[in-house]
Amino acid sequence: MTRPLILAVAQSGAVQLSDSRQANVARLCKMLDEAADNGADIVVFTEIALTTFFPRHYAEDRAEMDEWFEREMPNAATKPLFDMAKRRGVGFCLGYGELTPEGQHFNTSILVDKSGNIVGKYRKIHLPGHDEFDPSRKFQHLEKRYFLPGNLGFPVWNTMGGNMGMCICNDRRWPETFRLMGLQGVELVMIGYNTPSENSQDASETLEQRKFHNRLSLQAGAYQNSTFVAASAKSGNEDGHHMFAESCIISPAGEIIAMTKGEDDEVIVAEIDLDDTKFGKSTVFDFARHRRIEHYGPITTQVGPRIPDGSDNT
Ligand code: CDT
Repeated sequence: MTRPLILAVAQSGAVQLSDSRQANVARLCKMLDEAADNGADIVVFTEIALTTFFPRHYAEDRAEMDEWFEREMPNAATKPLFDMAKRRGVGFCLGYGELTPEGQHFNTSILVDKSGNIVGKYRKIHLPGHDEFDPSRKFQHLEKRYFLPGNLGFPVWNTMGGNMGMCICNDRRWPETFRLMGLQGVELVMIGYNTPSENSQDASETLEQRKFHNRLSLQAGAYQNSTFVAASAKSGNEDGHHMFAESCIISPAGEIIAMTKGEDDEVIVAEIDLDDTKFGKSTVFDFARHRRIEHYGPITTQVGPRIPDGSDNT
């Protein structure tokens, strides 16, 4: 190994509406401690790791939901996690609801280095779901109601020995997410997700299909950009709503090299060599040699499809 990194993914089991931040942070600390015992350099926690996945709950007055957001980071509840990371010399990536001093709400991830300093922030760009109560759905997914689309782009940071980026849950389904980071030489993409086991609008979609789409998106993103991917689920049954697990670590060849076994709090660890990203980046995915941007204009000038027979009515 020429550039080794011990990478841990800390999957969260269900977090209930009544669970306190303090109790939940204690669970995250326990997993960070276990990862550190296994020599981890960095631990990837999930999306909205500090609370239940609150966007499944509707509030007429959205201000009622502010209790699920963090106004500063670290704060009193999360300080023990930062302190432990510093003491044990482990970096981490953590997702939470962010409420800015200007009153803006984002679905956010931070990257914290081994000294406990925040070195990067990402705000979720692809927000799924809807912004009004939808009685036709089996359950609600109100991210478009409670969050603004992220305004920080898809940054990549050189830290802890590699080029590191983050994205959040639904972002993983969009190839643009990975490519934007690939264009900055990303070597590790860290992702948290809360994905319901059922499709609220299509009861015929199976759990196996939904898990397949998770793996397909993560593995394609890794392979097509020759990067490691570390994906951490929040899983299990949150107030009657089940979310699948399958947190995993994926190689730059797109192969799963570690995966969680259950749906509770669980740590998986892999010793990786960041230099394994080099082969793909210098051959089939040598962007400088092979990309044909003269044909990619519609990717950034057009949102919906334009169908040749005009049936899209645009
Ligand atoms: N958290 C999140 O982004 N979940 C979505 C569910 C989509 S269903 C509206 C996901 O893409 O996994």
